[in-house]
Amino acid sequence: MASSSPGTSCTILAAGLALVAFVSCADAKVPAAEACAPLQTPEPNAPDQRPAFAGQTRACADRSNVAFEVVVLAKGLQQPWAVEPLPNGDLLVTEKPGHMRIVTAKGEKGGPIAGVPAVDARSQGGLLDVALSPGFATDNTVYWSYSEPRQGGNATSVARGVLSADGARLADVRVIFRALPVYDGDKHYGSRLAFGPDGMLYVTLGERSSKQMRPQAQQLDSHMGKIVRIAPDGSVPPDNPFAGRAGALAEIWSIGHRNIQSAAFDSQGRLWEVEHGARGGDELNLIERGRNYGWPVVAYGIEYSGQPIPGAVTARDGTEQPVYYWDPVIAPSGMQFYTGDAFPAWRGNVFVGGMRATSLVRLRLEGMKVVGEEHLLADRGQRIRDVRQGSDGALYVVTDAANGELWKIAPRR
Ligand SMILES: [Ca+2]
Ligand SMILES: [Ca+2]
Repeated sequence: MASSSPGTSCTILAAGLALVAFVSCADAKVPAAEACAPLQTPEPNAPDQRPAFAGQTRACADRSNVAFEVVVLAKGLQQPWAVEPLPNGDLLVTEKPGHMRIVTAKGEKGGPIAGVPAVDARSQGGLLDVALSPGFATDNTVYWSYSEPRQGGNATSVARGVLSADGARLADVRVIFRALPVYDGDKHYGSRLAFGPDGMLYVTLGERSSKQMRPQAQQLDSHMGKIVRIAPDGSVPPDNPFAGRAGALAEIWSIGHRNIQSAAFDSQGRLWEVEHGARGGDELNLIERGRNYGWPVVAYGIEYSGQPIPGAVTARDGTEQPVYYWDPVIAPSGMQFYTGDAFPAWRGNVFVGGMRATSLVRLRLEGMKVVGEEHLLADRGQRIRDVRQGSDGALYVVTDAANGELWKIAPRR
């Protein structure tokens, strides 16, 4: 082990796995903030881009050393997109081709629930997220998002219905939100649903991917590339930031997003999202009312073609910087702040499904900064589509595959 050097030279005092290093400069020993080993080490896609602040990308590798076991509760799910724990311990699961079903806490797979409207399941479309009404215990109401076939194309819609006591059917099904405009495409629908502590439903929407549609992420007369906020009956809350503004769609809450498939509230009631960025530009954002998150004029990364993003810069006044970004990308889908008792070491951490990362991404936050990153379940090599916490404190995960699986992550017995 090195010892402190005399004079002005500096010596790295490294120990063991070198996750923590102290730089000794002459007589002072100070922790070196940048001296940790980042989890992500491959060459970035945009090597000339610089983060806006230290720690905005490539956080220190974190090792939680939590003993857990993975129980495969169900197999043979068709491209499951969402898992939503029910109060009784059962799990509600959506499958992209258009089915919703219940898997019991013991892993018994129920049949397709009747009453789900038709979806356009081509490419990235289909039956997408599902969320329980905040009053589910008494109203049995569920909400779901999907790519709805419409005249001239399709777009993301949100419907709600009342789940029968036996879980076999949805009644009183009503579409409460229809994103506009309609577009004849098959990509970037969003969409996660998250109820806030204000009782409102936040819906994340993609910008439909094509270069022709992309600029709409900056336009207030389009729902594309937005987070919208609606009341549980679909009506527009009068305190939305653009309500009453001429030419603006009143449902809009934030603008400038690419394709958001992860959204969650933290224990302080703040809304966060993780969005699919360009190649080298997946982002974690803290969402604030009425703000602009940049896309497609402010972004990290490059086009998937390998070209620069036309006209884009990585920072601009009037737009929000991501709290964190990934280059290379993880391809995020699903998100959960952990608050349970089963894994005390994980409390306050945020878990994100990693599809390209084929792992469950865990981030440790301190204040507004990501200070540690760990990729769990990587040994299984599966694309992780959604992650939710059950009332038992376990984490429930679905994998993105034609023969998809539902996993329960619980403390090792
Ligand atoms: Ca959900
Ligand atoms: Ca952004």
